[in-house]
Amino acid sequence: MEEEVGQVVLLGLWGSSRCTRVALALKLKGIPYKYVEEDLTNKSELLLKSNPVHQKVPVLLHNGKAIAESLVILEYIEETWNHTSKLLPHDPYQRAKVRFWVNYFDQKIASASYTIFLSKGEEREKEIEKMSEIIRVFIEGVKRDLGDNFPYSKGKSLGLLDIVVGTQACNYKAAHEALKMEVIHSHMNSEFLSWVDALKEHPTMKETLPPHDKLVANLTEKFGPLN
Ligand SMILES: N[C@@H](CCC(=O)N[C@@H](CS)C(=O)NCC(=O)O)C(=O)O
Repeated sequence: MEEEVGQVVLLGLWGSSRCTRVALALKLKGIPYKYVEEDLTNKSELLLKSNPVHQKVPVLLHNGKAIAESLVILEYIEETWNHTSKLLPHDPYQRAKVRFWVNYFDQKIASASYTIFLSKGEEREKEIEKMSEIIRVFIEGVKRDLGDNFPYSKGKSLGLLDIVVGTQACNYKAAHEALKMEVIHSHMNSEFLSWVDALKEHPTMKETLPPHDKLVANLTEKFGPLN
């Protein structure tokens, strides 16, 4: 297999959803790879050389060629290993719609959740309300645009949007535990949470997500109520 796929190395960070999404895509495609954990307080020469512009993980090295930015890497994986399970639909218009919502998720939901982590008290509650509205718009749009492909249900293969949503949002219970509050309200975003809970049961998703307790400890240390 290595002869067919070449040498694949992922430079990553265990708790980063950007890195987990790449690991998950590789596993779904059945691509063997070597994983190298980076220490962001002491970045390796290889990381600095491979991603000189942003100096961030993830970076994928394919036969020594470096690819940076998680969404770019996912597209590269899809184009390079296109004989195995597809991450994007066949129809170009449907592909455009998936990409639109993947970008919305990254730009709006991922950054809203980061703002929640960084805020405190009443401000944190306001940010949670804002994210709830962003998620509502997301779900309405995904249902309208992706129809049949939404929501994910048991037994279906995971697509690009499932990968991006799942690797970040499947950790929501760890965030609730660490912050000691509901970051995503079950009464306001129930459809989103049902989607996420179904994704969490996918066997490859399950084995790729970071360990719950380790994540709770990490988030508590960085963003918990005492910080
Ligand atoms: N847009 C980038 C974001 C990657 C990113 O933010 N990586 C973080 C870890 S989650 C990082 O490497 N941070 C190191 C730094 O900022 O110096 C992507 O999607 O790949």
